[in-house]
Amino acid sequence: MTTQDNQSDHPQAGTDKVFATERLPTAFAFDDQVASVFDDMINRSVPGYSTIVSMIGVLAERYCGAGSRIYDLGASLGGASFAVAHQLPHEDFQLIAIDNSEAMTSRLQTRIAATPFGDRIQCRHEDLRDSEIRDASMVILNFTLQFIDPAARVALMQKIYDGMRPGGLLVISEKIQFPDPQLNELFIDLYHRFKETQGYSKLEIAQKRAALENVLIPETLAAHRQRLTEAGFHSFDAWFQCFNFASMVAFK
Ligand code: GEK
Repeated sequence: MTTQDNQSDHPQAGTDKVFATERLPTAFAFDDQVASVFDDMINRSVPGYSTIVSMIGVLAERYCGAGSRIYDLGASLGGASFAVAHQLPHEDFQLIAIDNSEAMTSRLQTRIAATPFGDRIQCRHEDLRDSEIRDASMVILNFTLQFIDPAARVALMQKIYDGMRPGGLLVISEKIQFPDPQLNELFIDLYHRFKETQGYSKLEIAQKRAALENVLIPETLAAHRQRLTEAGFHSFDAWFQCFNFASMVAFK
């Protein structure tokens, strides 16, 4: 596994202090302030992030032979893209990394240029709802679908299914909800305690939670399963879960 190598490609930019001081409530956005500390923010905010990302590379190694096309939708600074590129044992792939935040894609372009993957990773600044998906061996939505308007999720997953090769692999990582209210409360509470262990203050945790309200909309695993099954995917399940975070696979 190559997480260490990946990180040496692009040293961390800064420490996440976005919500450290009291501020007026505003909706969370992937702007310049967030992009400039994003590596630190996501590593300290998503339990298991580095494991999920490096195992996405391992999944790619298993399912993406020579001639593969891979999409990383909501790629941010390319965490999953670089894990895949590093892990594949061959150079015969095209990886399309898409994000609609200019703050993210401009930094991602710079990172790609500093790696040997310039001819294989293509960064596109576009809304993934408008992106063409074609002939995909693997599609990755690593903590991205949760930011898409729920009303647009059915059409998006259908477009992805239609744009995949038979046998293709879909990986979706998300914050999730639980139908059991007691478990829901427990996992959210454990998650907040986890954030404290990562050095976030109660103020930071509360302000970020408020900023994400109505921006990050989690669903249950059952809702994901149903939508993916209706789109035509099979063999759906979660391969990773920690508190209210999960990563799922499904196949065309
Ligand atoms: C990683 N996958 O490090 N079109 C394109 N991009 C979008 C859209 C959209 N409609 N909506 C949101 N995004 C990454 C982490 S972060 C997850 C993904 C998080 C983008 C948004 O700009 C951001 O970069 C990304 O989705 C979500 O493996 O911060 O929790």
